[in-house]
Amino acid sequence: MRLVVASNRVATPAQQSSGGLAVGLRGAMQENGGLWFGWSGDVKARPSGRPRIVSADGVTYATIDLSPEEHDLYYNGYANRTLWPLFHYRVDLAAFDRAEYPGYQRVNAKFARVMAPSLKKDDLVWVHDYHLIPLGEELRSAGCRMPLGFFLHIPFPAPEVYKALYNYKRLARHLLCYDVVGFQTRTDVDAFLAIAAQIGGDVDSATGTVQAFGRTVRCAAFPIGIDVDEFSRLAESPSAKAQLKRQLNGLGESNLIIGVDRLDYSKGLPDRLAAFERLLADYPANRRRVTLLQIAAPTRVDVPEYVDIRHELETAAGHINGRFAEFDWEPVRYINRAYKRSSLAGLYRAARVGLVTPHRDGMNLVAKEYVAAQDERDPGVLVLSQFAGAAAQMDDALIVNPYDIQDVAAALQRALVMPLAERQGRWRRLVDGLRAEDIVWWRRSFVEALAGVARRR
Ligand code: ADQ
Repeated sequence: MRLVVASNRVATPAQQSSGGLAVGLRGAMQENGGLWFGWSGDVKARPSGRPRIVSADGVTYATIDLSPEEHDLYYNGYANRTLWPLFHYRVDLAAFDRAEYPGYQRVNAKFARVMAPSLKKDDLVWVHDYHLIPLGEELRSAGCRMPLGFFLHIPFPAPEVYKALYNYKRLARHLLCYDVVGFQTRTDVDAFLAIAAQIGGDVDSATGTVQAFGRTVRCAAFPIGIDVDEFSRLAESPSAKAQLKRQLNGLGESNLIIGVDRLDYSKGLPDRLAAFERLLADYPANRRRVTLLQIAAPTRVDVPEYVDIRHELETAAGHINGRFAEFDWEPVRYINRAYKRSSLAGLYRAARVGLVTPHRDGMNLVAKEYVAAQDERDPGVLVLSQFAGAAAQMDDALIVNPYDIQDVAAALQRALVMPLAERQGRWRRLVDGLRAEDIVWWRRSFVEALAGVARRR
């Protein structure tokens, strides 16, 4: 069966810096012959409405442009100013502008209009993430009968938080138009099942099955993984090593703590810096000996909350350096840009501690990449937020409450002095877990669940 993927952005072969997820999805489509639909990333005054088609290595890519208004309402609006903050428990940041949802809906309808004519009845369709929740229902209205699956990359919030959304019933009904709905963790599944029951679904929690509105929907956790070998290979590559030497020049013998994130308020960055400051204040032996390298790549720069967080972090990093720096030691290196995967892998490997402290995160792949990049003879320690989906699989990390600055500072101290044997033991168990549930396992499990729908029919 052919696999058809729809996602907000499409990683076409021309884009060199495709991340692990893009490579994983492309792999799935290459296995079955596939089609990938999505937004081109371009905003045009008068978008043609016809997709641009490119084919390479057994995969066809079809992308469409958006108009400025569509981009504002769908992407910057309902997706990133309503759903993103709300699903990350930031009800205080969520915009409830009633004009944005219809714009979001229209872009989903446009996706469906473009996709439907090229779908065949024995295709499997896999829709990704919060930008495209209504797409399944739109495809059904266009007469598509094949199995439709949806995967949510971000958390599904607790029912009381979710119900702060003015049109939460409508959104949940959109989700119930798919045959398979996948989440990152069991907690997300349970939160959604609770909502499904509240809006009239007949829910079997044990099997994750919902009967609602004349359909049967299977809900399950499919925690996303990474390509473990790719990261460990990248970390050892000569180019990573050469670059690393340049990048680390000037850090001297410092022990490195690394944070790598998109610059997003969900990632808990101000509290992370505060915890590092607390480490230097409470455990003064680390002064002059430990450096925090925080790499934060700007994203969603048109959304005002992202401008605010950027200013806040610049101030916080300056404050710590002002308080503790010596002429030959700067405690925080704060870098505002994206890095190549090979450079990241080298930096992960060089860092004694990987610090991943989101306030909320669907999964968090940085936590997994950090572990995969370690040298088994001398592995570093992962300090991980209990509110990242990854914490459900990675209990050999030092699990922290990211809001509790003292707790995070104490875990950093513990990581910095952890004996080699304990580091090796923890790392071995973590990496075995990553291998068992890697990116190939993830996509195959989801596609298999969708294929099961087709077989049962
Ligand atoms: P993100 O919120 O983007 O993803 P994450 O899972 O950490 O978060 O993935 C980020 C990816 O981007 C990683 O592969 C990382 O290496 C890369 N990256 C981050 N900062 C970078 C930088 N400064 N330079 C270069 N690369 C950088 C969403 C959800 C997550 C979920 C993923 C996948 O929010 O919870 O894990 O999707 O499902």
